[in-house]
Amino acid sequence: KKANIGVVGLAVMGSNLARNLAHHGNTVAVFNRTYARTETLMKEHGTEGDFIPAKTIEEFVASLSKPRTAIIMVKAGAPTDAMIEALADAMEPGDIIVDGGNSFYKDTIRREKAIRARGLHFVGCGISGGEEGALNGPSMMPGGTEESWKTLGPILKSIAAVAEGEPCVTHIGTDGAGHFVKMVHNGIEYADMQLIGESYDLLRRGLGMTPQQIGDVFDEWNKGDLNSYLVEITSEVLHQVDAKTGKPFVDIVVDKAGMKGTGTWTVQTALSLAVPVTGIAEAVFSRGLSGMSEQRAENARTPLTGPNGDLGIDDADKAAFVEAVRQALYASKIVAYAQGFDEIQAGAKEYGWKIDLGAVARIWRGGCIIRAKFLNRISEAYDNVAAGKQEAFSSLLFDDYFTKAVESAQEAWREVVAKAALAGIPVPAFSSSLSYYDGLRSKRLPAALIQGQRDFFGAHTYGRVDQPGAFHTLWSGDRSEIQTA
Ligand code: NBP
Repeated sequence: KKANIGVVGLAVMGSNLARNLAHHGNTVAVFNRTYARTETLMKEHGTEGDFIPAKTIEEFVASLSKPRTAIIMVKAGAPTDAMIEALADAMEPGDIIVDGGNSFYKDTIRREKAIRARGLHFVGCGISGGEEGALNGPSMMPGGTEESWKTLGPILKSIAAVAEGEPCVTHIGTDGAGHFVKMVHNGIEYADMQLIGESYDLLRRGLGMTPQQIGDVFDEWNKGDLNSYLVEITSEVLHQVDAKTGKPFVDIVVDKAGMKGTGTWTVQTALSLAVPVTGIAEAVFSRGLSGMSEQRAENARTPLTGPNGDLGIDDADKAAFVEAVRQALYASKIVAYAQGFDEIQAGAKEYGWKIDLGAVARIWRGGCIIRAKFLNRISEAYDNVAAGKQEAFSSLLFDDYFTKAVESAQEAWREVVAKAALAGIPVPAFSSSLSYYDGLRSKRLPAALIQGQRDFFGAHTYGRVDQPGAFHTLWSGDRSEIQTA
C-alpha cells in the first residue's frame, strides 16, 4: 500500500500534523532527518492510523502514490530550502511539495518559481493553531496552483478545523498568497492581543480592579460581540494564581513581550504597500517598548513625570466605564481587522492574486488564534458584495453593519481614549485606531499643508482643488504659481 500524503520533519508540529492526517483515514509517509524522531513517532503513536516510516528521502518518496504530495514541517529558512531541494531531486514532474512552516511570502514566491521551472508544484501553506491545532484541526491557508489544490484540497479538508459545518481551509491564491494571508493573520493577532492588553490595563491601573475581577469581566465579554478564543484565554490567564507565591499569575510574569517576527513582517509589508495598519503597527511597537530594558531601568531610577494612572472614577460609575472599555475594544478591533483586510487586498493587487476575502474570514472562524464570532460578520459583508446583494466597499468600515457598530460604540471609545490620556495610561492601539477612523472621516486633512511644505523646500509640486494638473509656487521668487504638468 502506498501513502497518499507524506510529512517531512517530525518535531512537534510535523508529528501532530502526521497524526491528524492518519486519524482521518490518510495513509501517511513520514520522514525526519534524524531517524530517532521517526521511531519515536511510530512507537508512541504508530497504532493510531496508517503510517509508512522511511529512513531516507528516496524511500519516503518511493512510498508515495502519484501525484506524490509531501508537507514539509521543518525549521524555517535554510532547513526548509534544504528539504525542498532534496524532495525536488527525488520527485517527478506533477508532484507536489508543500511548505507548512511559517515562511515569508517572498521566499514562497521565489521557491514556487524555482520549483515550477522543474515541472513540480510548490505550495506555501500557512498553518495556524499551534501544536494543538496541528493535532486536532488547524486553520490552513494554502497558496500554489489550482491544479495542486485538486489533490491537496481534499487532504487538507480532512484534517482542518470545522467552523459551522465548514472546514477551515480554502485555496487562497497562487504562489505566495497563502503565506501572505497567514502573515496578516498573525499581524491581526498582535493587534487583537494589544487591544485586550490595553483594556486590562485600563481596568487594572485605571479602576483598581483585581485580575480575578477583570477575568470575570472578560468571561462576560466572551458572551457577546467579543466572543473569541483570545478573550476566552485572557480570562483563563487572569484567573490563574501562582502556586509558589499565591499571587495573581499575571503579577509574577516579566512584563516584556516576546515576538518571532511575523508581526514585524506584516508592518514592513504594509509600509512598502503604503497601507496604514496602525493597530498592528502599534501592537508591534508596544512589544518593542516593553523590551526597552535600558530606558525602563533609567525610568525606574529617575521617573519621567506624569499622572499616576488612576482614572479617578467613583465606585458607582465603574461598571459604566467597564462597559465603555468593552465598546472601545470592539470599535478598535473592527478598525484593526479592516486594516488587515486592506493589506490583504493591497497584496492581492500587487501580486495579482484573486483572494476571496469572505472565504478568508470564514476559514479564520475555527482552528486559529484569532477565531471569533465577529468573523461571521466580516465574511457576510464580503459575501454580500460578491453575491451582488450589496455595493462594494473600500474598507470594512463602510460596510453597513460595521458603520453602525462603530457609530454606536464611538462615544464610549472617545471617552476611554480621552480619560486614558488624562490619567497617563498608554492606549496606543485604541487611540491610533480612533485617529485612523477620524482621519478617514475628515473632509479636509492637513495633508494640504504638508504638500505646501514639500513644494516649498523641494519643489515637489501640488494639485489644486479647482483644476487638474500639477503646480509649483515660486517660493523663493515672486511667489507666483506655475503649472508643471
Ligand atoms: P522546529 O522549527 O523546531 O524544527 C525542527 C525540525 O526541523 C526537526 O524535524 C529537524 O530535524 C528539522 N531540521 C532542522 Br532543525 N534542520 C534541518 C535540515 N537542515 N534538514 C532537514 N531537517 C532539518 O519544528 P516545529 O516547532 O515542529 O516547527 C516546524 C515548522 O512549523 C516551522 O517552520 C515553524 O515556524 C512552524 N510552526 C508553526 C506553528 C504554528 O502555529 N503554525 C507553531 C510552531 C511552529 P532533526 O530532528 O533531524 O533535528
